[in-house]
Amino acid sequence: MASMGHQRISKGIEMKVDHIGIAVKDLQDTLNLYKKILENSEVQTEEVPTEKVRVAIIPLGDTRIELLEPMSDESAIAKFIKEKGEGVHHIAVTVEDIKASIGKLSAEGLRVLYPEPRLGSHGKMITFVHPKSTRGVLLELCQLPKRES
Ligand code: CMX
Repeated sequence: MASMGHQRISKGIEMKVDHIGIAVKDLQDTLNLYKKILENSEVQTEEVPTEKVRVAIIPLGDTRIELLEPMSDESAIAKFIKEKGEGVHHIAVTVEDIKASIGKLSAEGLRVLYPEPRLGSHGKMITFVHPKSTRGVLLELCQLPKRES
């Protein structure tokens, strides 16, 4: 039988899953479905023009599900849906200092998408680590606005 073990991979601050991003074709239609599954009415919708997406944020315990609908054909979400269909698009984790994280991960040779953080949903500053650097998972790093952190 294989033995189990523990490894400490970080000794810094606690990181959390901020949200799980799901690419969808039709936000309202998907929202109606997810409201039935999650029985949650506290949904917020928002447009994020910098990312060319419309998002619906569904709180789920300490984290959120973020439904992402492309606002145009040039949106990365539109390309994703065209190539892979609807589904889980990214996992977002919180970081204390996004500029420091970008510097650190870039120095480690990871492919960070935006060298300067951009404005994401909910006033968060965001960047992404390319799925080719993370064994196939698009990872979003986000720094919460001061009032929320
Ligand atoms: N997850 C896993 N793999 C993905 C992926 C994803 N979400 N998107 C693309 N890929 C894969 C592709 O399948 C492809 O793999 P193969 O080469 O093996 O076929 C490879 O990555 C390259 O794909 P691509 O479409 O050419 O992608 P780019 O190199 O141009 O990378 C990407 C761009 C994926 C990082 C970008 O398009 C993207 O998704 N950016 C994030 C945009 C976003 O989510 N914005 C919303 C933010 C809202 C918020 O939270 O505030």
